[in-house]
Amino acid sequence: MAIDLNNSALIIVDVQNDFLPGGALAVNDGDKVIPVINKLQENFEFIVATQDWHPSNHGSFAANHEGKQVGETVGLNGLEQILWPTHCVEESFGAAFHQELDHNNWREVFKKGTNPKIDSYSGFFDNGRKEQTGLGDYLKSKKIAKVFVTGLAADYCVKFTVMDALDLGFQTFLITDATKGVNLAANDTLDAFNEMEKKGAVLLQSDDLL
Ligand code: VGL
Ligand code: ZN
Repeated sequence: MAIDLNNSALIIVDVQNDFLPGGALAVNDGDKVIPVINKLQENFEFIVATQDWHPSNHGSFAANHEGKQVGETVGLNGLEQILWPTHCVEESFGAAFHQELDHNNWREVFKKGTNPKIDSYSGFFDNGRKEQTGLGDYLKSKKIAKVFVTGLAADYCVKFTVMDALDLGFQTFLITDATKGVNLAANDTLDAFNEMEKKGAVLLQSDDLL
């Protein structure tokens, strides 16, 4: 194997029912990442996951803004916020991990988006970078130096997780066949891949690790 996986963590972002086909904020072909991620997990000793976990009054839901539609933007706590369909409401089926996603060897799950007043795309910080989820300190406390990011959605939560991992000093890899994007605009996923690479992420395919 070309890449040394010592001190590495696999991060599985938001592989939850609402982001999968049939879900409230379904990502096209989102389910295709599940077998890829399950196979990847066999190669990692250290695996963590993130979980989008919103109260029903969350400010990112169009339904909580009178007269606003999904896809429109509003100001939320001083930040521009895209409005989403109601998704990943805490304790709901939509917020649960897909049943075929292997979770037997996970160390921890980090919930995000729990504060109704601010969204949290990254697995590390909220969008205003005011609060941490604990993921960064946790990985550092375990001497993790490299992170391999997978999951949904490539153009939102995966991208922001990768960008913050780089800012926090992790050597950061994106496994491109283990992620899929929302693509509100057709090129959003490719643009996100380019942005991540430009900031220093290494883009890999799962075959490069298996
Ligand atoms: C996500 C939009 C809203 C994601 C979460 O997991 O990428 N996208 N909430
Ligand atoms: Zn969300």
